[in-house]
Amino acid sequence: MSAGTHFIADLHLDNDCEPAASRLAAYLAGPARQADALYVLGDLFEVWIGDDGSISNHRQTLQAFADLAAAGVPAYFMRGNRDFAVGDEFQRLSRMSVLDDPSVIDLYGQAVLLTHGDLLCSDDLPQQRFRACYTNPRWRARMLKLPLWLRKLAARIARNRSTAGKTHKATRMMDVNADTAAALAARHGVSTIIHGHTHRPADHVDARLARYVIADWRPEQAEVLIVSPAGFQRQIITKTGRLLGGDALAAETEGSAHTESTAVRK
Ligand SMILES: [Mn+2]
Repeated sequence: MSAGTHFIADLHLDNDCEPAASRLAAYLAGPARQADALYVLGDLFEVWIGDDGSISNHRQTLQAFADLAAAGVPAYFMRGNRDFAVGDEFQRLSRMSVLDDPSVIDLYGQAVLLTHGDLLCSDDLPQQRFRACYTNPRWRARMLKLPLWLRKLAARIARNRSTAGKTHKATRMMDVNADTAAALAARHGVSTIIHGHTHRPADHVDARLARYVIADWRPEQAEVLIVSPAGFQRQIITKTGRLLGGDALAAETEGSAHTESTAVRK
């Protein structure tokens, strides 16, 4: 039986030394090795100011992905609004293939659209303006020519502004616009979307669209969405990288684990 295809997103890693990076490394060296493929749908990193400035903070993480690829598991990366600046050196070191956002893949005979997810938050106009910049290759190239100190400063300012802005923005405005999601799905001829970004893990399933939102990682918990011919399921990734699924997970997620406290770090 297929071990399934794994999806993670929104780890927001700062560096190799933090607990989430160790948890990820253990997972990549463990259960991920059984996966048919692994997809990282953006915001793996809290910030990526360019390969020249950010690789040094994440060498062990990139190596852990490369080891997974060497073990025969294909790994794919989609840029998020935090790590849109990953480049060729990132790809070479991590051995991950970078996908366009959005991309449609075939999952066990079903066409599924993958996106980081900010694309779907069409009511969040400042985020849409920023997205128009960072998805433009010329804007990215100009940004990457700036000296490192200036890119660091710009990232810090952007992050502070975004945190400040979020306290004022309505929660609903920052979530997915259901019509935008349905229109995107229709345009690509799919009825299933998988994405991250909102930090509101949930299965939104109705007659026209099934939309699976991947959980962000927090210091105390991490999750992987696994798709197999049998369906969609979520499993907890323990601190030692093991997977916990089924009833243990259901009990966990029905509690306070998935309340919407953490809109701050999108
Ligand atoms: Mn994001």
